[in-house]
Amino acid sequence: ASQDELKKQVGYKAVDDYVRSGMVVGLGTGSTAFFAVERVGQKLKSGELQDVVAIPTSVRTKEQAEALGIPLVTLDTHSRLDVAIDGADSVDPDGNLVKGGGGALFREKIVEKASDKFVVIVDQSKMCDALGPHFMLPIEILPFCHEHTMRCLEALPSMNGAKAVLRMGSSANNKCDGDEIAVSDNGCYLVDMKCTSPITDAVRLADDIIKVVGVVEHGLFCGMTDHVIIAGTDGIEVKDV
Ligand code: DER
Repeated sequence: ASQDELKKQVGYKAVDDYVRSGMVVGLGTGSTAFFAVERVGQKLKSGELQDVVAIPTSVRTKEQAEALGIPLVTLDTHSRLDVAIDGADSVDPDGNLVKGGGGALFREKIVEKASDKFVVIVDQSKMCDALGPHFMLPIEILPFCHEHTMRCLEALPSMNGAKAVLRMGSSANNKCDGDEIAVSDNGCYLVDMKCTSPITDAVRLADDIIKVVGVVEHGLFCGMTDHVIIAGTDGIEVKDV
């Protein structure tokens, strides 16, 4: 099956297995979460799901959900969600994640922290023995001034001599080498920390990163995952973390 087909399988399965009528659902961001959003819209339209409301984790997910007629709410009226469904860039054996490849990590973490259940949907290529080398660690920083940005890049703990680099591109979710600095939905810059070796203590690293003045949030999602649905060439596996 194509990678898109694998993403569709896990996106649909997450909704079929974990979303029930009447629920408040967190809608993730990225090409895999796209299919979960699509499935919610489909089942609301068919009547298989009723009275579901959703909270999107990015402007582009909000736009997709609106186009599908999914009723959207905010944490102001729905402070807890029943379930959030989202993709990830890397998943380690304990279900710790690197997220943020799509530049949506800040709102994703807010919504997913407020959810009673967090379901991660990935194709097999995202699974790894340890976070780090497989995918750069995204970090969102306040765009105060050039000097501050440079100081953040210097202050962020480098691993094995690796450094954080400013994400360039016309928008946060496309990491092309555009000539302008990518800006997140929150008006912040994104930096990507190249990890040349495995992250041995994700919780410790998360603490070190968040202490750097000007860091808004980072893409390490530790101890948040409840289930991982993994699509591989030989079928779908559900891992309860
Ligand atoms: O930006 C994010 O955190 C997304 O969830 C992303 O990293 C996963 O996107 P993908 O499903 O398009 O690989």
